[in-house]
Amino acid sequence: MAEPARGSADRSADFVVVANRLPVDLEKLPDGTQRWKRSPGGLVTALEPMLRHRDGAWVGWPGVPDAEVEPLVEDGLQLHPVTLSAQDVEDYYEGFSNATLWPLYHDVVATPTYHRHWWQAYVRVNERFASATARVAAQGATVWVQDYQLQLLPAALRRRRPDLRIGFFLHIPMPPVELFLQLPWRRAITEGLLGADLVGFHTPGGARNFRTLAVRLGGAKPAGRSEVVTRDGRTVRFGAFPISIDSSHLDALSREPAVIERAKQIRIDLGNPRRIVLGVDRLDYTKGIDVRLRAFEELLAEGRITADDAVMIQLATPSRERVDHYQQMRADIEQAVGRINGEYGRVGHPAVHYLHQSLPRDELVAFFLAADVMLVTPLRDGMNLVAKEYVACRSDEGGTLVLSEFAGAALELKDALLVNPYDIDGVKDAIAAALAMSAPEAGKRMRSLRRQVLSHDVDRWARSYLDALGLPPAEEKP
Ligand code: GDG
Repeated sequence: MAEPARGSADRSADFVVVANRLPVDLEKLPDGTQRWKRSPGGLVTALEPMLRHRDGAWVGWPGVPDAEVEPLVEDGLQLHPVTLSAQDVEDYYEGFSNATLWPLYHDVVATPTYHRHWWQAYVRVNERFASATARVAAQGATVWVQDYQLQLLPAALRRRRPDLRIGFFLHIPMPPVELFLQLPWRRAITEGLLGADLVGFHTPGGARNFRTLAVRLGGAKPAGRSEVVTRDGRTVRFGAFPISIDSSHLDALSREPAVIERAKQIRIDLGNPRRIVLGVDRLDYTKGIDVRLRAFEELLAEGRITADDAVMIQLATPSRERVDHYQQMRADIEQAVGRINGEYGRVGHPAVHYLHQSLPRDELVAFFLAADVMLVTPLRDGMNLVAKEYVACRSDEGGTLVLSEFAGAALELKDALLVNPYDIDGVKDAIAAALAMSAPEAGKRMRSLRRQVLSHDVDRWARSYLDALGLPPAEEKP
């Protein structure tokens, strides 16, 4: 239960996480009252213990426009809300973050929109986050800034508070310089990132792209070691820190009798098909949902599979519904589902089951456990946690993962069936191979994937990043 923070904005926190969103969402109820609702995510799970063991604080937007809320303590965690007006949400968040940066950083798979007033809002909001963080952080504190919405924050914060140790982590791909150069404000963004002491990416490729940008646009000089540059007499380090999931928790959930029972029931509800093929994504054009629908449709059309043999489920969590690209994509995907079912379904037996809903965690785990073949086919993805979650949930060592080469996860999950999502024939062959794979072969691959995912969890990710940043373990706190 939330309570007001005491001594909240008095530079008392020695470890501060800054992210676009707080780990709780403010909900405005119809009767005019409001309440906080936890928004569980991997990042919160990983960072919460570290925040609690120190005088930790989290700075972020509470998720609704024009919410003027005081700092609060939620479950022992200091939370510092940053207010965004409806106009800020439209221009900084939906506009510059999600219609400019998001497509640009994902290989321009959709065309980025460049508007100067969106950029101005991005600058304004980053400055506001910087001021809020500067008020909260103790002398010499460590601040960890998260993601693409806040790339100006490292430099903006350093201007206000040169005493801080500042880390930045990008959760989406760092694009190649040829694409990044499109951005009219490319220099400001590069300089913003160079305000950090350590800049983290999911992959070594992202880190290399950053190095090129830092030198070409940010006035940085390469230092002797490959993952260091210097600028204005300061050292900026960078590197790859592949994020992960709470693997052991998911593994344990997938062994619970109720979840196993639910997975069996899902198969029965589907009419006991020989194979279940699953996709789970935020409904986003980078995720390649269209790619797998097309591949599945062509396999049906060519008679390589039948709708009795293999049933596809696509769970698509609603996302960014006010952004134009997303509205168009949703219409296209729903049309494709309708077309496939019209052509290949029977009454009571659609070929593709499509849910545009967010499911509870346990239910999601049951779907992972029920799925014989998991399709993760993004055109570009920073990491893709769903691929790792599927693996963590296969405590029975069953199931086959088909994974895009263009997800960061492909660098670690080498025993998946890797596909180029632009090569539809290749994707079809991989799906067909996964459907036909023998249990011993699937088991061998899954065991190898599980070794990787279970030994590299989100806790290890956070610790390795914070060790590199130089945050001492909590117990060493004086
Ligand atoms: C960004 C980067 C990077 C999905 N549907 C439901 C549900 N989910 C959960 C999944 C997973 C999460 O949402 C999605 O994470 P991803 O990593 O797949 O993708 P993004 O949201 O695009 O995340 C990505 C990530 O940041 C971390 O750095 O890996 O590359 O794009 O955890 O399970 N959860 C529940 N119900 C659903 O219906 N409960």
